[in-house]
Amino acid sequence: MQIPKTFLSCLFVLTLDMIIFNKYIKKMFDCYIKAQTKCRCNLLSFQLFIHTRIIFSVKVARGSRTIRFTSMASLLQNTRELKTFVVDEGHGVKGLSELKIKSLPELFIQPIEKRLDMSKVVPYESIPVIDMSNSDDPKVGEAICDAAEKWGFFQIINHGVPLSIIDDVKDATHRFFMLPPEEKKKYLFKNSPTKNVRLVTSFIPEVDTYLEWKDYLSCFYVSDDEANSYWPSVCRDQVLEYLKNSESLIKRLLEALIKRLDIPKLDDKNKAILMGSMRINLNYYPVCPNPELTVGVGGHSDVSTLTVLLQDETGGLYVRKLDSEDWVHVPPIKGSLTINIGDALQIMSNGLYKSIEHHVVANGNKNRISVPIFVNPRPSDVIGPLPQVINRGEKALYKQVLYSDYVKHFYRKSHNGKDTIDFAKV
Ligand SMILES: O=C(O)CCC(=O)C(=O)O
Repeated sequence: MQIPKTFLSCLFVLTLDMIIFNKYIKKMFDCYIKAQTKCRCNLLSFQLFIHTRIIFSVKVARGSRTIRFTSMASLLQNTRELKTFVVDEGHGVKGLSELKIKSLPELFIQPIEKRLDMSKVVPYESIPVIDMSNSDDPKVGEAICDAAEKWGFFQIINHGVPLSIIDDVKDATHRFFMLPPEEKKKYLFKNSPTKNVRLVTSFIPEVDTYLEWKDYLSCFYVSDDEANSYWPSVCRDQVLEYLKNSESLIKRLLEALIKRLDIPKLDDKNKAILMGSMRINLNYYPVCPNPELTVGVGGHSDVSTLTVLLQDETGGLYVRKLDSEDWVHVPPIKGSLTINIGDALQIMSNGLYKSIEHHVVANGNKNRISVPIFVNPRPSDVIGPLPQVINRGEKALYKQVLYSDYVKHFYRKSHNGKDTIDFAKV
């Protein structure tokens, strides 16, 4: 799609040249026919001029817009240029995928130990599915706590977030990623007017040696006013609406979980530390030419208190079984949401609830989207095992850490399983 733009601008410049030099060309052509040596020299210098003009016009075109005259082969072979294309120009891996490349560039080929070993996937097991239609029922609360202890991951149905809101946020995610690179580029960290909104490819492209096959828009919620000013207008309203509609679900989940920590209710104080800030990501995993050689998201655990994950019907999320080398697929269930415990709640519950390593594989046939809401403490909170848990006589397994330090530590390195939590271990 982009070459014709360059081609057109070259053609435009050349046509102008042709008009200006019309007489000169005619004269030279006559001379050439007569095979006069001097004129041959003239023709040569004219050719040289045209050549320089082409290079100049391409440079002008490239400078003013994101236009690429480089051949695809050279783009794919030059790692630096490829990284610029996907990371710095708003194309992302989606743009690369749309070039219909036949094989995965080296930049994305993950070391074997970072890929998911499919022979370790156990097809006969699955994470619990909990029906939340009667969430006041103590049995539902027990099921939530059991799942958080044994799996750290579970799916919920009849959770109260309307299907239309879910569908709207999925459509909004597609709409954002369908924007042209020049538009998306505005949300790259280097261009975004706020540090609370950023478009990223891979996890941390500045740090990742091998890039992950994912683009994501990350929005940290501060206020509606801030969102109205800075979040992309093509998806802002639907994302905000989804966040608002998830809040009561998040409270119900936390209310159930804290009961087992001997905290009878979600008051203002514990609400602030458990759900004082929210980040919502829109993830896009485009079709990948060699999905087996890379990852959508490398194995990691979340730094949240808990995460509410909306995935589309594609599938590809895998969860490590507790204390095991086995992995379990999280099959998409229409209208369901997937909940996982994050490191912050593992720390606050002194290890009772488990923040589990998970992984997304790339897909060779379908684009995939997902939308996680990361429910977090506030950056200024100091987190550690909650007093109610320690008062039961448990020995603290984790130190008190400033939450923003913990998050900074997570974002300093590439995904690497569950190693972030070592930062808080006693
Ligand atoms: O896309 C998914 O299913 C999971 C996404 C995820 O783990 C993340 O964004 O951290």
